[in-house]
Amino acid sequence: MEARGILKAFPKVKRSKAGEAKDAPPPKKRPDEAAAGVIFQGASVFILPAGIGKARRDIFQRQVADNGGGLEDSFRPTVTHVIVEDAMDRERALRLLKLETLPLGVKLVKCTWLSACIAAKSLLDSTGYSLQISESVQALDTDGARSDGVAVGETMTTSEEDSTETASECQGDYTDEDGVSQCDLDALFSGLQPKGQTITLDEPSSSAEPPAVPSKWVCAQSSMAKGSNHNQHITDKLEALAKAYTHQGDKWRALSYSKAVNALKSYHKLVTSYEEACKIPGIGHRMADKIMEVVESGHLRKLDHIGEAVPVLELFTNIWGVGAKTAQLWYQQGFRTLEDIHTKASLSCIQKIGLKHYEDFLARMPREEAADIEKTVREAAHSIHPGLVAMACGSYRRGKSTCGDVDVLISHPDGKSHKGVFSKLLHVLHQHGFLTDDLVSHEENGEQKKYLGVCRLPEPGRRHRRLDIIVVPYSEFACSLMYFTGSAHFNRSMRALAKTRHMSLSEHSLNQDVLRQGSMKVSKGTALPTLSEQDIFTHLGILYREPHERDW
Ligand code: DCP
Ligand code: MG
Ligand code: MN
Repeated sequence: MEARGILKAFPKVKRSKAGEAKDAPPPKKRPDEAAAGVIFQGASVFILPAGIGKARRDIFQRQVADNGGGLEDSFRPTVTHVIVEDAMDRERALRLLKLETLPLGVKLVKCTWLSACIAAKSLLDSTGYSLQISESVQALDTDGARSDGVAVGETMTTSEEDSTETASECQGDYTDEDGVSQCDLDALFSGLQPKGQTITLDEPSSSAEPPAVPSKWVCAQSSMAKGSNHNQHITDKLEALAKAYTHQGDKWRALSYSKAVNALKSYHKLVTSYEEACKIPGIGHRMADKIMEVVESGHLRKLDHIGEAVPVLELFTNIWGVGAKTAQLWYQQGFRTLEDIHTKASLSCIQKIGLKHYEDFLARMPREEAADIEKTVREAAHSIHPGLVAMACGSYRRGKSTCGDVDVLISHPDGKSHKGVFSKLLHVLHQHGFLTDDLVSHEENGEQKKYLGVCRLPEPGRRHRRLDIIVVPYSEFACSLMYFTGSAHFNRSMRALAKTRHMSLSEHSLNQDVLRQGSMKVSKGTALPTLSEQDIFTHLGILYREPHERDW
């Protein structure tokens, strides 16, 4: 949460370099906000100051004002949205507002909603960010004034579907150091559909068979078909910017650029005009401006304003176990080099291991080495129980020529012999000296157990490599196999597709008849039988894709 709070921890990165400030005063608005937007048109916003801090409040207020919203400096009857600190609870907010209940129609939302609207460039349904989930009446009440002018309920758009993930959906999902949860990411990466495109159902939805799925879903297409990147001169620049934003902890901006990069990479030709750029699924008019800047000038001025902090932050976040928050803290403490970190920073045990193997972890291994690591783990597993299945998933299973780590999934077809294997296996591998360090020695996820550590093959000259071992019950094998095979982008697309069919997909199961009220998951439904990955594709109504076709 805090990372989003220090979105602007490095104002000079975003405005102009310190040296330039004397000659030319920094512009009042950042270039990407220069055009007056309409995102918050019709909304009247009061930002409850408690816990937000003046600097952040100023930024939020400017964002609202720049995007057509009204601002109030106290709670008045005209207010439509009360924005509160993410950690605020409803009771405290009402106390601070001196209200017993919230007037109907007024929304009490967390400040991440503002960032999400800015990133999505539209007035998102606030339900998922709301503090009033206990009130079904209000939970059902959506923000009717959609910025694209499409009445809610009139057409089912994917952008709408994507933006209605909720906190409850996300419970148990992985949340990263910066508090951006899986559902936040899903919301930005679900597919390739153009914003506002209607999902056309090839078969009547009353049919017992699930309706055919439009071919534009990433997960329904083969990544082999993505062909060459015709716009690399543009994606290189946008990627550089996305990376800079990531290192500054500006996750939402980073995501919005990454989404555009993905969209451009799978576009079939060179982009040459603004209109053409706008028509590409996942690219809005502001992103199209950036694209045209590169097309016309060969350059992206925003890249000139990346401050000197960014490469340092990148250096730090490349230490395994260090996120944007820690990197920023260290930067603020005056640290600039790995030597500084080594001698002066306070490091967790995990970060010490990350620093120790800094070079090794950054270098991707050839897939042949990943195969040797898989073999070592498999043989150790077989020494415990010959019937165990042990296979490398992740980039290895997708057929990549290099792998960042090895993700070995372990299970037993009899449904019970996987029990007790986890600790025995780790013991054996430790004894052989194959495992050299433990990062997370035991993570429980339902009935799944996960190990994150470091291994090294015995031959001299081998590097230390990252190894993940996941032991799962066989009933969850197909879903976990698919999940750990990825790619992460493919997985997001699958989950978003499942949602459009009242299903929900996780590394544990594929459930049907999932009831969502507004954006709340009211009933988790029932698990469908999934003996193989093929079954998951079939239930979702799309063609089976081989692992190497899932490399999105
Ligand atoms: N995964 C996911 N979402 C995440 C992280 C992981 O769905 N945020 C899934 C998909 C990944 C798989 O777990 O393919 C393994 O994660 P890795 O981080 O090991 O990623 P890869 O194996 O795909 O790539 P690399 O070669 O970098 O390890
Ligand atoms: Mg991997
Ligand atoms: Mn991994």
